[in-house]
Amino acid sequence: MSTKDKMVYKIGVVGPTRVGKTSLITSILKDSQKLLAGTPLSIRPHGTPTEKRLMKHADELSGSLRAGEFNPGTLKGTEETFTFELELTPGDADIGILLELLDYPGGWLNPGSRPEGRKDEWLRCVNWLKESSVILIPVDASVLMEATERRHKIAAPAILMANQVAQVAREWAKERNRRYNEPALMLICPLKCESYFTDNGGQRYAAPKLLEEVRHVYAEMIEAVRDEAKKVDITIIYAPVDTIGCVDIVSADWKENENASGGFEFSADYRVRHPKRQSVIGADNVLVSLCKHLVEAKRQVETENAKRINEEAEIIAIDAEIKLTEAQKTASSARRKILEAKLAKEYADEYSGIFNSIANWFTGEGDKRNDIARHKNEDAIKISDEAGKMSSLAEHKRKEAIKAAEEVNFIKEQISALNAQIEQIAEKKLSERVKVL
Ligand SMILES: Nc1nc2c(ncn2[C@@H]2O[C@H](COP(=O)(O)OP(=O)(O)OP(=O)(O)O)[C@@H](O)[C@H]2O)c(=O)[nH]1
Ligand SMILES: [Mg+2]
Repeated sequence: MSTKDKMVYKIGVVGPTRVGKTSLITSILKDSQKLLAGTPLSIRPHGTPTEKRLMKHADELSGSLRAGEFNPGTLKGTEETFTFELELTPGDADIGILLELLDYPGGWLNPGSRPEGRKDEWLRCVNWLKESSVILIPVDASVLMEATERRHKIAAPAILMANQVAQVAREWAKERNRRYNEPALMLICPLKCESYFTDNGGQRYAAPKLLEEVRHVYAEMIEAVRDEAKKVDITIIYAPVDTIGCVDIVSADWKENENASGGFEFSADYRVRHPKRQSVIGADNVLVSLCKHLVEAKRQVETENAKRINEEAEIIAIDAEIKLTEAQKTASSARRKILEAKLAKEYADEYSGIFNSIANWFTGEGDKRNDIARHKNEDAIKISDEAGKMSSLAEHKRKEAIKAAEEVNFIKEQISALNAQIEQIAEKKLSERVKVL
């Protein structure tokens, strides 16, 4: 792969319907420039479909918030798979990274609600998730935090489909173990948490409880991921996100329904807080963690690349040297042959000058000398031609060697640019909300 090619990283999101997958993706991507402020990275949607999708989602939400309403049930869920495409550029380095995020209807995670005709599509999603370098696990914080009765607490993991999520995560980790040279990052993102933090206008501080609940419900998943990927140092980050921010939960409803996962249908009512505008918090933590990881991975790949290209360049340079020596040798032989031919010609001319034509005819010596001179001359022409060809071959090899050396320098510059970017990104602090698990 040429170093100027873009590197593509797949990012997978795993979660049941209504957990907030699309909202999470959108909040990471929509304000990505702003979220990366203070880092040397720039990021932008790649392609019009991604831009359109982001805009549509933002418009739907902001319309209802301005009207002072927020009813989670009225926002439509995802009905088809969609790949969000993003382009990440680390500073002025000429190395682009493409991020592809796959969104799909979360209902497909549940075998019971997966439509018969969509099974193949779901398999494609599963494969995508397995291949993803980064996996995002959105978690509905309200289900965990509003479960006050014991039976609600028992039902919560099933409502979140924690087992199915863990199963997908396990398969992802197995694949990571097979591709142990690639980066592996898992981001667990509680969503709908505005009501449990005080940094976004909320009144109630319940951050430690949320962390504890997530650790508890996803303990098996975390353990499975570590067990399955022993060869890989998987980073697991806990990063709560408010994708709406300006709402507060006023009541939670646990309606019994034997057909629902966990035996309950959970819903919540919200009031909209002033200034009735979306206030995303925490998406920068997700994006920065993600970028840090991918730029670091890119650096690893480039360093490996540079090593290989350097070795290739050395071989080319040695070849050029050999060709040059060969050409020099041939040129010396040619010079020698030219001198010999010149000398033979002089002998022949001299002979014909001294003796007259009769003596010449009688001995045949003059003809002999002329023949020798002619042969030597032909030889000299041949070897001169050869010397010419060899020297242009040597010149060609020399140019190849220069080009290879330039490419090596180019990669080295890119790597040092990446190193500088990585140092700068590392300075960007993640917020208090974030924990490394
Ligand atoms: N209060 C609050 N609601 C949120 C937050 N994030 C998402 N929601 C709401 O949760 C509901 C579901 O969000 P989606 O992003 O559509 O969920 P999804 O996982 O993509 O759902 P499917 O497309 O059905 O799989 C929507 O009404 C969102 O507005 C959040 O941070 N806070
Ligand atoms: Mg969706």
